[in-house]
Amino acid sequence: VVVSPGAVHVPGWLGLPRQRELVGRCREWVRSPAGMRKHRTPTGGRMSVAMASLGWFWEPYSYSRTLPDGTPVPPFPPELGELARAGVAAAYGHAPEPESPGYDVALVNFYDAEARMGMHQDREERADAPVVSLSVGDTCVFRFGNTETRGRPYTDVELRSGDLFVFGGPSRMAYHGVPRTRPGSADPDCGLASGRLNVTIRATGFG
Ligand code: MD3
Ligand code: FE
Repeated sequence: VVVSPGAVHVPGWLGLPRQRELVGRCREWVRSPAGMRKHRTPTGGRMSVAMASLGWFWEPYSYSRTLPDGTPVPPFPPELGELARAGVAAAYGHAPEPESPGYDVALVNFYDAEARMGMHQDREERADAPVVSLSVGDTCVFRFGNTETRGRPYTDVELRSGDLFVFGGPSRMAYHGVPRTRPGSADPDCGLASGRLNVTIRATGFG
C-alpha cells in the first residue's frame, strides 16, 4: 500500500516464525553494553521509548562511533542489511539502487503501554537511502505527516505485528510519530509477551 510517494506499507511481511526470530535476535543484540536506554532530550525531558543502537550509536540528535562511556558500539548485524534490502525489494519491486550507500545502522525501539514518540524528522543520516521499519508485538497508531510542519496534514496508519514500512524518496524527510500503541493487541505467538518492538534499518552515509 503506497501511503505517499516513496512510503510503502507491506502488512504482514514477516510471518510469525520470522517475527519470533527477530525478537530473539534483538534480545541478544541489546544485552549490555548496547542496553536499552530512555534517552534524555536536549530540553531536559526523557523519551518514553527505550532504544538500543547497532552499528552507530544514536542519541538525540546525532550519531557517534562509541557509546557515551567510550566503549565500542555493538556491530551492525549483516543479517539486518539483508533483511533491509529484501524489504526494499518487497516494497518497491526492485532492490535498492546499487550506488546508494549500504545499510550500516539499526535502531531497536521498545514501547511499553505508555510509550509514545512525538512527531519528528530523521535527518541525522547523511545518506538518502530508504529507511526500513519492522514492527512486532502490539499494534500502534503510526502518524505519517508532511515535510514542512509537525502538524496537519497527516495520515494515521495502524502498524501491526509483522508489518514492513519503507520510507524513501520524497517521504524520507517527512515528519512522523507514534501517538499511541494498543496494549494487549499482539498475537500471542509473535515472541513478545507485551509491548511493541520496532526495528529501523538505515544507511548513515558516514562510511
Ligand atoms: C519516516 N520509529 O526510530 S517507524 C524512529 O515505530 C521512528 O518506532 C517509529 O520514528 C517507531 O525514528 C516509526 C517508521 C519510520 C521510521 C523512520 C523513518 C518512519 C520514518 C524515517 C523517515 C521517515
Ligand atoms: Fe523516526
